Amino acid sequence: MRFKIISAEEAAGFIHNGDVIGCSGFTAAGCPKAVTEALAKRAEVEHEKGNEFKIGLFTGASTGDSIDGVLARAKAIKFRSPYQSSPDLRKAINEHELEYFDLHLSELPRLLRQGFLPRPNFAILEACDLTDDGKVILTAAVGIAPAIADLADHIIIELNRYHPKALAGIHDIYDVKNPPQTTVIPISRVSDRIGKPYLQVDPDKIIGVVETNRPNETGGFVPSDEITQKIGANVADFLSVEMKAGRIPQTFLPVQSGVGNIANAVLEAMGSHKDIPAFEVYTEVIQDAVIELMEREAVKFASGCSLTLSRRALETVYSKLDDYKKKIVLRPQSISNSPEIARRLGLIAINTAIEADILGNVNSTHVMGTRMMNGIGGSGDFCRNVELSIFTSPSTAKSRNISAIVPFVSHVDHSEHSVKILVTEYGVADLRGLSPRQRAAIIIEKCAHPDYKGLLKEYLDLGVKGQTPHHLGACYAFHRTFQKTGNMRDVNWKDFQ
Ligand code: 0RQ
Repeated sequence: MRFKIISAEEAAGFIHNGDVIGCSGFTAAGCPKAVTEALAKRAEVEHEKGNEFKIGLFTGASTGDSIDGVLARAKAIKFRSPYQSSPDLRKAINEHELEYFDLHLSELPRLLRQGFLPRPNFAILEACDLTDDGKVILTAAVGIAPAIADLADHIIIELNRYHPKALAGIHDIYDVKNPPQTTVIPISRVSDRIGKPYLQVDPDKIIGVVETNRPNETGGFVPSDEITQKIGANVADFLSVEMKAGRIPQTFLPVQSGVGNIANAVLEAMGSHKDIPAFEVYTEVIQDAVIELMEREAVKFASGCSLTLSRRALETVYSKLDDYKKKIVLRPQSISNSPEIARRLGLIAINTAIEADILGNVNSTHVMGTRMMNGIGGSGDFCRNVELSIFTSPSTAKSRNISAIVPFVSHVDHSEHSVKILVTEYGVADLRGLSPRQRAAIIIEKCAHPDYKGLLKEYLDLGVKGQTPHHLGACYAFHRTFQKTGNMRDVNWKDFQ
């Protein structure tokens, strides 16, 4: 190979205080690990010497602990975008140790290329293969790799032997140009391939190759429980009724599904439903349930940005890679999350809310309106643009002391104009075509936990007037009561009138 093999420490040594790093990967799949761990150690050494050492950090989405976790604990991050799910980084964000810019994932490559965000001067890419002329075969995700490889002055490759070279062919790398050069992205079917199976980088930018042999840091998923199974069954039953009514075609529509245990349970329920035919998936995160359903031929094809799989599910894919390469394509997030394609394909999008209000607004990101959980991720890329936007949530959180259905959300990520269907373990509220007062009635009736139904109805009886049943004095009564007593059920409307 024409490139120099270097250690992770040597690679980290190239990076200095104030540099801006872009990493490949999307969730913990496809992320570099060794160089960022060495970088965290370097930061700690510099801090011990009394020197400032912080970097800016862009990734596709969240990462494994060896990026966000180690760098947050080393206090080595100055700013971060666009999504994270690391407990240590979350804590640092909420304690104002760094600046966090939460944005729609499809937008990040464009904003970077426009120069609106600080330009990454280093790109760290995890690859399973590399040619002398700079053809990089990425691993289990694509993320923002094309944009950062293009923008960076220097590229470091982590050549990870854990991933087979035979992954070549699973990726579809296509460049979306910024306006005014933008053209139509020519995807009209989930399985269309429009780009190259490799990422072409300028070989002169590659300053070193770090050899590793490490699995993705993706955890397994908690098995579905009674609540997530009920949510899954409610979504699947609703979709089958929509199909019978002719609002979803008999061939079904491609499905986008968010990340986590509820998303896995929903896919599982859809795949097992007797009236839902085998379907296609056009999503960002390909989770375990997709692979399980492919094994049962309940999912025909999956287009995504990452294989966010447990080790067991990834090994299933790798053991039959030739077969899976015919059924899976991995794309950059500007394509997997493209609003244009979401609208054209007529996706059914299923994402998770932290809380929803009786008007249909959804908060996916902030606990009690202030504390960042993960970020908006791709939920907004899809929600606003798909054929049918569904949000799911358990009806309560924290031992039923928090109602997920509140008078008014404490933070708005997805507005009443985009959210079409709300689902909890108690039922489905179809909000299409309803006025705010009608929405309030059906959300309380179908989705609220029985402990909170009466309280929510009492809120509506406080004498609200106008098109939207809103009481400016009492709309945060649930949240304020929880902050005072630790239990939203203690709300006393008289205190808020
Ligand atoms: O807290 O961790 O202390 O137990 O929030 O909640 O129920 O385990 O659900 O893991 O699926 O996460 C919305 C955060 C849900 C996620 C969110 C507490 C609850 C628990 C987690 P603990 P659950 P999940 C695809 C598309 C936004 C981005 C998105 C998310 C913890 O799905 O980040 O959809 N979505 N992107 O107890 C206080 C409430 C609460 C609450 C839950 N109302 N108040 N705490 N919790 N509801 C992904 C990508 O784009 C990459």
